[in-house]
Order: sequence, then structure tokens, then C-alpha cells
Amino acid sequence: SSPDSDSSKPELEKAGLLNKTKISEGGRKLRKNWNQSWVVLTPSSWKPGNSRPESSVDLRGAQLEFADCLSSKKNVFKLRTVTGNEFLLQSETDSLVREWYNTIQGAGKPSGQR
Ligand code: I3P
Repeated sequence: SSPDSDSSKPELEKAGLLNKTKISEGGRKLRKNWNQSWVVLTPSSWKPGNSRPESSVDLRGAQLEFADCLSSKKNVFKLRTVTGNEFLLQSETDSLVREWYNTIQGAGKPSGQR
């Protein structure tokens, strides 16, 4: 194994800029407020050290679907958590959105099903 796989360090799986808006909270519809966000995907064992996430989302059991019909923007997908919170995520870069979709899709499943 490489020096990078030092188990004392949290393993960062993916990070980048995406446009994000929350569209519902516990099943209740919210008014869209698109913002560019720095999105970091981390293992569930991860604990914030010096970084202070503005918000975090538990992806276990989350459902994803492409949802261009829910926005005037292109490359939009919807993330729905088991608690009924819904987010739209978007980027102008098609390939980037597909990468995030696939990575989040894998992260929300039990490891045997990825
Ligand atoms: C919303 C804003 C959003 C837009 C949304 C509008 O207006 O323009 O960007 O979503 O469309 O309602 P406001 O700023 O007055 O709240 P998209 O960019 O995703 O299209 P929607 O109501 O059709 O979702």
C-alpha cells in the first residue's frame, strides 16, 4: 500500500464544486435557492477535524434520479434521503455530473451491492 493509504487519515472519496439547492425538508417543499457548494463525499466513519461542514447528508439508503424536468438548468439530478430531504445537484459540465451521480449512487448502497 502507498503512503497515502495511512489509516489515521480520513479517506476522502470525492470533492468538488457543484450547484446545489434543497427542494424539500422532511417531505415539505421548499423554495429553491441555488448556490455553488464545495461538496465532499466521505465515509460514514469520518469525523470532522478542523473542517466544519456547513451541512451534511447521510447517503445510506438515499435515492438518486436524473431530473432535468425539475429545473430550467441542464445536467440536474435529485438526491432524496431516507428522511425525506431532497436536493438538486447540477453542473454545466455533463461528465462531472455523471461522475458525481455514479459515485453518490455507490456510496448510498451497502458495500456488497456497489
Ligand atoms: C426561482 C429561481 C430558480 C428557479 C425556480 C424559480 O425563482 O429562478 O432558479 O429554478 O424555478 O422559481 P425565485 O428566485 O423567485 O425563487 P431553476 O433554476 O432550477 O429553474 P421553479 O420554480 O420552476 O423550480
